[in-house]
Amino acid sequence: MKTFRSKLISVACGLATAALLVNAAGAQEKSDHPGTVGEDVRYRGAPAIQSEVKQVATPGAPSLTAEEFAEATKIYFERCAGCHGVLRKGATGKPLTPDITLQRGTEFLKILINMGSPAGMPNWGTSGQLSEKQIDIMARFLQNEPPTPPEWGMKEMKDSWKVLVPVDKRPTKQMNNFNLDNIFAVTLRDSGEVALIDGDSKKIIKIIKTGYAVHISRASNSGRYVYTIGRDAKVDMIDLWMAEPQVVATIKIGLEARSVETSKYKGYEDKLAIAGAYWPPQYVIMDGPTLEPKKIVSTRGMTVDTQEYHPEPRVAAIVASHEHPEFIVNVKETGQVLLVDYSNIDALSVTTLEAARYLHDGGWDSTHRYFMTAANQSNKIAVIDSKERETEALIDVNKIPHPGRGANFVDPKFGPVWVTSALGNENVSVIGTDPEDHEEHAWKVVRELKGPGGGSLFVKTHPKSKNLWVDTTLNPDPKLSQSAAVYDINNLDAGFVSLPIAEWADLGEGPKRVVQPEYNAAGDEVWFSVWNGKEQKSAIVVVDDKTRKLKAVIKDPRLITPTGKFNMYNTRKDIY
Ligand code: DHE
Repeated sequence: MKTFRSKLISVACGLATAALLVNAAGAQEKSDHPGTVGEDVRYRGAPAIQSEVKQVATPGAPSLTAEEFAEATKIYFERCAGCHGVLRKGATGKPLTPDITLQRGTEFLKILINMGSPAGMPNWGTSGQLSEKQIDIMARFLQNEPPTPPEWGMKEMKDSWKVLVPVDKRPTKQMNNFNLDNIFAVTLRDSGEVALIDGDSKKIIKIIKTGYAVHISRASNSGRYVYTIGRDAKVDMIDLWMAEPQVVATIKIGLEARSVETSKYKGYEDKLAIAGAYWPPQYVIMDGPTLEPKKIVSTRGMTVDTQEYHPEPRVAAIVASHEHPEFIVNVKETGQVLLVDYSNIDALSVTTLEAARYLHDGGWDSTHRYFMTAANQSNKIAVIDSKERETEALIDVNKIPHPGRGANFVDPKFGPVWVTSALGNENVSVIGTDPEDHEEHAWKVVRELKGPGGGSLFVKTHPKSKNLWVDTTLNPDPKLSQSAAVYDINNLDAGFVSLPIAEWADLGEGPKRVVQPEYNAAGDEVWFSVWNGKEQKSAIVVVDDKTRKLKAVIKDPRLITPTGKFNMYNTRKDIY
């Protein structure tokens, strides 16, 4: 007979990892249960849906008051849904539906939530993150039917859509003197804003109100418009030609989202935009200059491997093809890459390519033909040939690859390569990308560089640089999370040098995580965010790429929790 503890563990293994929101202020202090991949757990999602759901009572399940239901829903979406799924049907973590949880009962669930499990469930109670009362509420909540957030179709999109400055009222030429190519759009995560920073003078041009916790910004092909996507699925479109850049159109494309992109194929430049949602699981194609929603497509469907129905496959990275009039859309939970042909959206043609679960982020190889993207639960990099419109390769890499858009350079020994670092191990994988002239190395991991540690999110280089930069933002050791590693790409065997980026910013207290290297347009400076707590001082540190010495620190009380930075030229030209 199973003991209580072993029973608990086996259920907990089933329940798997719950979520810890990456909260700059609080990210360092909470201990993960032994056995978890700490960096990964810290990174999991926190949907912004919350108040949109309705309470459903389940026969036989303990009841909750309306206030308790509201609190449980908030806790669930903030801390658990990233692993267990919005619908509790299981994502990275296992299902938490009443058929399972009712059998366990309140007392059992309370102990599990309180103590965690070796399978990765954090110890929410003993770590002090949830009170006894909250744990009791959660144990009862989990035995009731999961509340379903509402759908978000054309009516809701149209109701939220606003053209603040009509196209014919916008300037016909650039009305300011900014060097548009060297503007950085910087996410101010916790203030729901984006800072436009002039890369030449390092001065803030303007702070712009956007959706909540903007995830990425993408430049239109011409470089005139910046599209931002908030976690709350709000897209804001900024016109950089105006005397003072401002939001000219906005729309909410769902309740939860991470990706936005604009059309880049010849003849379609700046014409269309696309945004992908986490909830509802769908993407929408919009008119580029106005954001008018044109076509919404659901991603619900069968998984690539077991061919089972998945009710909420989230849309992850999207890139615009340079080879065809297509958007390339990663569908996370089904592990499929969609080639969405936008040349005739009234008869939309979508090609479904098989990759692997769970597709997350990725970027182009240096020729912009191959899209290299991480399947982070399969520990693979999928290579999509955008020209032939097929899956070229699935490459095994070490645990939990996380490239951002990756980094391209010419390896002295192996020719053109693309690089990813990882959340779950310290290695940096270097992959050959030139099937024409270096066939023997193409789609193989040609080097594993020893990095400073796991918890890396982003790598970066530039065609004019000899450096490869790697962050270790989510490493539990503050020494690593507050520094960045740099390799000489002509002497990779020499290993990396560590630079104390956060120390250079001289900010005082706080976690001061160093995140996402990003080059300026000229490729001679690399910018890092020093991401501190909301109430603490943050900064951008600019390093001279040639000397690797500190060049400037951009400090301003308005720079609240900066994370992603997107240089307009490099972003629109896909240079990384
Ligand atoms: Fe990201 C890219 C999703 C947490 C900063 N992030 C992406 C992309 C996706 C994604 C799908 C690719 C978009 C594209 O290219 O179209 N990120 C998620 C999550 O689901 C996750 C794990 C949890 C969540 O709730 O959001 C998550 N991401 C984070 C963070 O905690 C980071 C570090 C800080 C923040 O601002 O939220 C963060 N993600 C970024 C950045 C990029 C990104 C800076 C773009 C990198 C680039 O150079 O292209």
